[in-house]
Amino acid sequence: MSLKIHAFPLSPRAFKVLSFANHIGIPYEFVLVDLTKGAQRSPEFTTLNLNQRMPVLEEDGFCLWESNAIIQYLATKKPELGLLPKDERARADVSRWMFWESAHWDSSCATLVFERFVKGAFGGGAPDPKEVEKGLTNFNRAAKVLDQHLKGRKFLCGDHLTVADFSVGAALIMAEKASFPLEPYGEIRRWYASLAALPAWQKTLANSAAMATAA
Ligand SMILES: N[C@@H](CCC(=O)N[C@@H](CS)C(=O)NCC(=O)O)C(=O)O
Repeated sequence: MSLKIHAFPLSPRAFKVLSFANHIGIPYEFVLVDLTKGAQRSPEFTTLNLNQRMPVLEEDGFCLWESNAIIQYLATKKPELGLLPKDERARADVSRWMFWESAHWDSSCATLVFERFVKGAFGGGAPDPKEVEKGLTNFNRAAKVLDQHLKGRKFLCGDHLTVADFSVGAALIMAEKASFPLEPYGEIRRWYASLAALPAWQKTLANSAAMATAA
């Protein structure tokens, strides 16, 4: 079995996959997709993902893109960890939050990350105030839902950590860099602190910067 993860580690979508793989302790080969050099548009990478976006998982000729699909697939490799529940309703709940992440949370966080961090860091100019405003409106709308839902719950889907926590939590690695307005959302901050304390979360964050410049 050879498992490869093609990613640009500074991205929260890559972090989602790398931190989850590290958490479940599955061996993988990391392959850098250097977005700063347009590696996602190379013919080789395009054969892995026609969308020309990372992350991508590759395993003995099986190719999977979309970070949520990837971490759900990885979770099936260690069923004993219970990160993707077997019970149908519990699993549907996990899927619900991962769809929510994809449809609402990821995009509102990504707008703020792009305007307030990526543009500055990669020579894209100043933030566009209209885009920032739109990002803040969407962020607050989604954050209110998340914060309210987390009240009385240790994790997103109850008392146990699941793949949904990695899905939704990953965007928050950019909270400081993109100045996410988290101050009113105490439940999100409490929940995120428990994710950030996971050894795999720490390890992935610590490795990300170095991996982004790996040969
Ligand atoms: N929904 C996808 C989003 C993937 C995505 O948009 N990746 C971005 C970086 S965060 C990318 O590779 N962009 C390259 C490009 O747009 O050229 C996922 O979660 O995997």
